[in-house]
Amino acid sequence: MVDVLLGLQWGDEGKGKIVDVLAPQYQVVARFQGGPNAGHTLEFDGFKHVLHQIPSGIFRSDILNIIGNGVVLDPIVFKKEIDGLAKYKLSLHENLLISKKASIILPTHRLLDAAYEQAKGESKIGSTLRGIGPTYQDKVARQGLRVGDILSSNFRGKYGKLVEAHKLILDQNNFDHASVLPQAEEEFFAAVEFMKQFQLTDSEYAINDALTSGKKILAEGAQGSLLDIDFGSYPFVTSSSTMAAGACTGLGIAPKQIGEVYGIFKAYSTRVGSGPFPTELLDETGEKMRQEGREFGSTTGRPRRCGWIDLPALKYAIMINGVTQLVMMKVDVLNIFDEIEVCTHYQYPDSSDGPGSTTEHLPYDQTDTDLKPVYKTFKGWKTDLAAIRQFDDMPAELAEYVYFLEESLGVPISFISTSPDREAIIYRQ
Ligand code: 2SA
Ligand code: MG
Repeated sequence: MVDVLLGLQWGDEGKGKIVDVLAPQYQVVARFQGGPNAGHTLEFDGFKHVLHQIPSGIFRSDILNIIGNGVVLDPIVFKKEIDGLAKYKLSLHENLLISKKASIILPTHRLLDAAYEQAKGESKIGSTLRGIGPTYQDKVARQGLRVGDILSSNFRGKYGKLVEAHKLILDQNNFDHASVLPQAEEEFFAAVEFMKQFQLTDSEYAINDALTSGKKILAEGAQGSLLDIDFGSYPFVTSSSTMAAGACTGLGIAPKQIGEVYGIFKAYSTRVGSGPFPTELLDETGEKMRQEGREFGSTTGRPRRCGWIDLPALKYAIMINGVTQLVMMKVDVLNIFDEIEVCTHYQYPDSSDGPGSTTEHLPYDQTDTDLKPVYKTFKGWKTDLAAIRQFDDMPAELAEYVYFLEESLGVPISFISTSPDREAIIYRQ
């Protein structure tokens, strides 16, 4: 079976840690979408390591890691990541497969990302500027370059043709490329050569062969369900299918192969980049959350917007993904609060006809309405959780919070993480 692990909010739920914890149960870990816009942080043995494109199973010597066809891969970032892993002495040539059908991010894709954002002015998406959107755009426009193309004798020709088209767009947007492109291209072609020493394959065969021989596979999502290209808060989304179904198209596996779907969420909410965020706290409480949770992007270092947990949004994510088990992260960040709020539904503004109606559904255009979150208040537990490993040892207030979430969401919370460390997990299965 293929189990899928994904974020239920706007990314940064702590997926990297949970993949790393679950990894020993699997023989294969695969990335199916996204690219260097992801930042999966792993902390162990006093090390902290952030992975961007390489699957989180890479630190385990007996796991095959696959970068699937649904991924957009930046060779320059890839080379840096591999160089950064050198000190761990991993068997990267044996343990890493890259799909020939994965798309390649060119230096001009990064420039286009910046040019499009600049052109949007106030309404910018808050992209990570890693070239994600423009690369997926070229994929869908059937003119992109794929990993398999780097093995072709005509790679430079194909590259040149696409880059000419990109330069025209950059020129139209008055976006300088002449001063940066030559150096970036030099780095790009060196990185492309570097990539050739790795196993570039039709990885859908590898993954289906693994399934046939009874191996267990974990598909590792990046970003979050509320950033999904179809179901996220469009247009403030990323350009890939971040949901469970994306694992099928992004790896080449049949829907019937999907087993467990692990939905990861934080005990509160964060978002980086623009877009609606109904429970956002723009006050001191939000700032406390940001500091306590160290909520700064692991890829770009941007401060993350913070707010209370949003049950309508979580329920939506659980629905579209078919989540079978929940994983709650970073409850310890809430240790400091006297009271904890949970958004249970939204309320439309009052009108002359009377008080606004309530809804548990996400509206089509969340930017268009001034839906107010309605909160239920819980008493804070004000207890350090670092040493707690059993659910029964939890403060009663936290247990109450957990039971309420489980009942509202209709899915069991199997794991609760109480600090970034690998060991700090309460298992409830
Ligand atoms: P993009 O770059 O085109 O995918 O950006 C589109 C929107 O998706 C958001 N996005 C993310 N949100 C949270 N975490 C992400 N990854 C990094 C991390 C973020 C970072 O894991 O920490 O370091 O800043 C991620 N990637 C994309 C993005 O903010 C836009 O709203
Ligand atoms: Mg992240």
